[in-house]
Amino acid sequence: VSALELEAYLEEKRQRIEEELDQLLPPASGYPPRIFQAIRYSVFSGGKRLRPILVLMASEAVGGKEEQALPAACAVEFVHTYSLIHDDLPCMDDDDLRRGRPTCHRAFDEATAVLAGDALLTHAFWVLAHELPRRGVPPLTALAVIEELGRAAGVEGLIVGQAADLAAQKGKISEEELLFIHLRKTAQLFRASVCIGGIISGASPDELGALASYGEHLGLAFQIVDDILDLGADSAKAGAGTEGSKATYAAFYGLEEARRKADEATEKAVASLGSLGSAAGRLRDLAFRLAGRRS
Ligand code: GRG
Repeated sequence: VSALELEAYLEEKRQRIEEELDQLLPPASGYPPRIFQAIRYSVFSGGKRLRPILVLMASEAVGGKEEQALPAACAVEFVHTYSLIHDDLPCMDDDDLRRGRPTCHRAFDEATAVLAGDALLTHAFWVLAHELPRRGVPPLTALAVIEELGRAAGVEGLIVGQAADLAAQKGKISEEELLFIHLRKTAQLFRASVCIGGIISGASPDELGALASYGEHLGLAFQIVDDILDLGADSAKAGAGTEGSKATYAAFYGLEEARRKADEATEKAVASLGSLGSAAGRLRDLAFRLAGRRS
């Protein structure tokens, strides 16, 4: 499809996801107001909704129903938002800004931000258990979705990725550690997104294998490009082994090699889709679009 067609598709899906997120979250008028406001403040703050879009695209690629994939798409976004809120806390990355606005603990307070993150993580699993059966997803399929998200969010995914990242900041990092961190901190949620879309829509084991491989390589490519973009204006100064840098591909390998690795991961992501045929066209286009993004 043309680049314009992909943009129109992404915009349409984004809007559908925004509506669904709004419906699946508790109202801002809940009591006590501060926690409900903080939850909504963080969910509706201009995220790209990439992971939920991946859920919908993967579901579409195996012929699923959007109505059934939507709550799962939102559940993934809730987990993603929780991870950002907690990552920004003073005890983690200590960031004041996220998406150009004050971080949750800055806009509210630290305790509220901890609770807002906890609420979103918990809500994600409640939404899956509550909504999927109501939309005709068989209970065992719903359970497999819950398993997949639990794995990606837990000690095989986000948590251990974040823990390894914190440990790495204390000393020099190896190539293996760098890959370990990014496969878990970023790529597992990408993988879970496409796998969940596939599971809900009755993908075969082969199709699921293809989606899992696509998701992991796409997540890795996304993280490397993110690192490269983060360097931004400092790019001229960046070089392999930059002293005191965080665990990023751009700092570890230098810009040129990081770019090559991002392209290689993108190619692998797209090659994984081979067995899915033309139905996976949008997933392929998205991979190239993300590889070439400028923000
Ligand atoms: C469990 C506390 C905790 C953290 C988990 C996800 C994570 C680890 C930390 C968040 C910070 C970070 C650099 C994550 C890597 C993934 C990444 C590039 C997130 C940003 O994703 P985008 O660009 O965000 O999709 P938007 O703003 O569009 O939603």
